Amino acid sequence: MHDNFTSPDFYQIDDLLSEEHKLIRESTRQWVSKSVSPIIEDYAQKAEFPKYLIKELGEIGAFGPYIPEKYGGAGLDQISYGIMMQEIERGDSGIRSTASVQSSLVMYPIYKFGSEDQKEKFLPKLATGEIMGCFGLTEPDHGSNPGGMITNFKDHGDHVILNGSKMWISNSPFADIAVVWAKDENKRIHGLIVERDMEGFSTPETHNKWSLRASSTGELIFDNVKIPKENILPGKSGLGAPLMCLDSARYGISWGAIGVAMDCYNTALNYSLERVQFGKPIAAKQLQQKKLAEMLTEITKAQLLSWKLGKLKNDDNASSAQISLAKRNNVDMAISIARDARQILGGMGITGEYSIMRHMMNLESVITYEGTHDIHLLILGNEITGHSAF
Ligand code: TGC
Ligand code: FAD
Repeated sequence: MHDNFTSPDFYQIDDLLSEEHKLIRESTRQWVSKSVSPIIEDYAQKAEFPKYLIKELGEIGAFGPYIPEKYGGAGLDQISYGIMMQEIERGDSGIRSTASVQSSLVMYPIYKFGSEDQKEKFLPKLATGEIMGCFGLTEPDHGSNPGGMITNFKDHGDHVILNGSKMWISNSPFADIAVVWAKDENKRIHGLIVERDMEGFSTPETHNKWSLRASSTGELIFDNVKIPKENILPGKSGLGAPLMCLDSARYGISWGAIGVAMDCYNTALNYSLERVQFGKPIAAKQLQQKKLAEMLTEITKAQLLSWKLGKLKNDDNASSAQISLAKRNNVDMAISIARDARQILGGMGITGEYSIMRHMMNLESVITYEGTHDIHLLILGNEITGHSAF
């Protein structure tokens, strides 16, 4: 796999970053070039998650970058988190998924809604990757509409009994814990920490994916699982709790998509300069220049969007609709760029010699999970008009 990546910075967006941001970008980029790019195509072809990378992801600080150091996180700002997601997704969306899920969907809810005991017990080990988590919201009959979930638990004194199932869960087949969203007897949604060795809990793997092949996806099945009450997240209940986690992950994805787009642009630009047809590099042809110019335009717009959103998030002032706009725009932008980049490479574009086809297929998951493209449009429509059209 080729990795001579350089990132475009057409509007001197580096001027908006601190020295620390640039150092984080450099070190994450070097890690991706050394540890992800050389092996990822093989793992995607085998449909296997490179599990040994977990320890290294912990070492580079990709698990809970914005969680305070007291709990094992890196205590960084939101732009640092975004930059890390950009660089990791430049390598592969599946690897970024692992970092996103662990950070925003497992560590974040425990940090935000957990008891002090839960934070001390789980967060430091999650930060190093000693234990891994997954996030169970989606059910077989409730994807875009998680509020309709049927997974539920009943009070049994010092414990509760959990029944139901979740599907499409990233990292479930090997996760040590699952943050699961389920309804109590009053139909109120709560977060519960389910541990791997609890009786009645199983996590079958989902096979035959054509997308996110280097990421492990599975189900969560709860058959009368006995959960001690101290494993319920006490800080917040209701659908708003998981939606807050999704806001954090969706923000990271808006940056991750830029990483994919940059990789596709960079690959297509280099190829077009080298590939000669009709006596000239194809880069000299207007039709290819149009594609490259439009790619750079869209990447530049997306960079500014995510940077400003990061500033708003740093001030705790980013609305869900603003996050939806960025996730929706940037993932769509990355898919269009991947498709155009693949065309620039002609037949070579469909091979595993280059990253583009893998990125393109991965993005079909990214545009679906964490809220589909259309659901984010409806969130914006609701914000603009005050009318819910779900
Ligand atoms: P709605 O009535 O609008 O809201 C219910 C309650 O939640 C509150 N709320 C929020 N609170 C905090 N943050 C947000 N972003 C919030 N959005 C809404 C809201 O105020 C209300 O509170 P209350 O107190 O009045 O009850 O809910 P709805 O049922 O109409 O649905 C809204 C909708 C469609 C936007 C939402 O359910 C949605 O986003 N659907 C998409 C589902 C989704 O994104 N699933 C993701 C699953 S996880 C995943 O995909 C991980 S992939 C990981 C990887 O590998 O990277
Ligand atoms: P549906 O909700 O059935 O949607 C089908 C189509 O209908 C979509 O095009 C949708 O936009 C459209 N639609 C739905 N409602 C409306 C409406 N009101 N108006 C107009 N159109 C509508 N979930 C987790 O909880 N944890 C995870 O870790 C996780 N990881 C995932 C990993 C992968 C690889 C994938 C593919 C998914 C993952 N998901 C996860 C699930 C993901 O969040 C859901 O797939 C997503 O929310 C969509 O739900 P659905 O697939 O059931 O589609």
